[in-house]
Amino acid sequence: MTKSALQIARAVYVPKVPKTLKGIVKIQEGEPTQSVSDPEAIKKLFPNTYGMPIVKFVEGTEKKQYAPINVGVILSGGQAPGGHNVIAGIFDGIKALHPESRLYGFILGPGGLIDHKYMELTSDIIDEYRNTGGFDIIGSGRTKLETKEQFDKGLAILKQLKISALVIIGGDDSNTNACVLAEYYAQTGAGVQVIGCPKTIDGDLKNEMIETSFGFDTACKVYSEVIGNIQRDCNSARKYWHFIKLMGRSASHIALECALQVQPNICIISEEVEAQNKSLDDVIQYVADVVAQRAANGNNFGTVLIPEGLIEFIPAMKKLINELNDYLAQNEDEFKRIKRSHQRAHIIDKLSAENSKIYASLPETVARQLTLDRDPHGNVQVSLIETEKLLAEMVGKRLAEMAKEGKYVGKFATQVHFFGYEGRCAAPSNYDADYCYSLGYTAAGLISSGKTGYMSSVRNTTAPASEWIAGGVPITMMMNMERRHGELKPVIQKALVKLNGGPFKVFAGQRDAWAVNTDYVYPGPIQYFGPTEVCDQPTKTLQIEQEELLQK
Ligand code: FBP
Repeated sequence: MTKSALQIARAVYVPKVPKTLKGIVKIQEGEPTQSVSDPEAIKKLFPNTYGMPIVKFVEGTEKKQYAPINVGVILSGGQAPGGHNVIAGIFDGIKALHPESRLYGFILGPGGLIDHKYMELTSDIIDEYRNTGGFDIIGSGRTKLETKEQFDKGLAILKQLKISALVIIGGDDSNTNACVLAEYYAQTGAGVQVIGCPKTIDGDLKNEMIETSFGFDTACKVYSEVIGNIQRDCNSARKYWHFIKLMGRSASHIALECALQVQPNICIISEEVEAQNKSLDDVIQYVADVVAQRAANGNNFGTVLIPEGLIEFIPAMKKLINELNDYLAQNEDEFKRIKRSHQRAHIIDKLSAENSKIYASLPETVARQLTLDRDPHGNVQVSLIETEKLLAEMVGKRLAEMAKEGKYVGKFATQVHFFGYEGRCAAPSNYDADYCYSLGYTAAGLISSGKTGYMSSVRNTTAPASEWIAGGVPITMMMNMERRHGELKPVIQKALVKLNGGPFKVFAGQRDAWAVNTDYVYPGPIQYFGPTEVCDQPTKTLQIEQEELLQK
């Protein structure tokens, strides 16, 4: 396989790790924990894994002897830069425990465990993938691991391969399922530990103990580089408004982080739209007003960042999507039999009057995209909805009306972009390379300490890596009860953008100036070699959040 010069140079990069993971290590246990909410209900559902203490690794004095151990690993959900380093960290971690330990990867996500598709990950394979982006070492998938039948099928192959610990690398849903699996294997005395690792470029799996999910750092840096380039183009040609949708199907962390990095003219934050009960019309008016204001200053150009999940956060659209979800779930076959050209009219006919009106007002393409297949977790696949086109088109219409009323004089030409896949498999930044390797190595440590139902946790990551704190957090601690498909279920609380949090406040304090002025920042590409202030900086979100914590 031909490799680029950067790939070759990067292959020998040695990730920086917390000093407590080097040398002789021992585990230190804290106080028993409680779930973030609904403690009684969660305790009842997780009698074996509830209330366990937070643990951290500290310097030890006594070198322990370990027997060889076989470990399985699964990559679950969307790709995120650094996944290969998590696997490399687990591999090196279990080999350090005993050179005869073995690592097995299940192919194409949780489905590989159920269907018994696996491969042994040997040092030759691992070395090919160190510090690379992507999940292609074993592939990923979105099969939901949730039924006892699946757990038992999984156990059969785990037993066959003598695997006594499984690491699930995934987002909030996958880690919730990891916890359910840990509980089930504990309850049934299966003899398999389950450990989770926090992954998602969306950045919405975080809490007091999990500072960030891996991949967020690299993905945001890639998107910010490209948005910066667009802004420079935009400021050179001065003739286009660029509507840029950014991945992040629920939370707007990616859009917010990119805004903090590039200072665009507009960035919409879904959580704010929801909190202020804004309609699609309000959002369009806001953008149109900024366009008009800039036009009045002679600036017929600008940038608008749009979070992928926006549509679902507009309360009226949310109601529409909920009704559509219910209707499509109950009438899937009937709906699929209807000719494509008649589907829109059919839906308009079936929905309640209020939702039907909104649905009918949407451009044809967006209306159709709202009826496409849901993902296995029942989510609308928002990455398929062209919100950037929807907004560009509707803002154009509004400006035409404003022009007639004498409220706008200018030219409005648009370009639309969607950035998601461009960043999900990028070569991990130093931060993600170090963080991921440490998460994997920590997972191996949790396994050797006999833990199950824990998420690997590496904290204090705005400090130099040597001072990072490695340990584990009971997954039940992050749970609450939420209604999913009409049923109350224990799930890890999703971390949305907090409107009273530092990152949003910094953005909100400057956005009016960014709207009118052209204050663009051009971050440039990720640097892998060079001075630490260029190569090792974490995201602005993380820096602001950590500063806030220090001030508390
Ligand atoms: P995860 O939450 O699984 O990490 O996925 C994140 C994500 O990249 C979202 O931002 C995006 O909406 C989704 O995956 C797209 O996934 P797919 O390519 O499977 O449609």
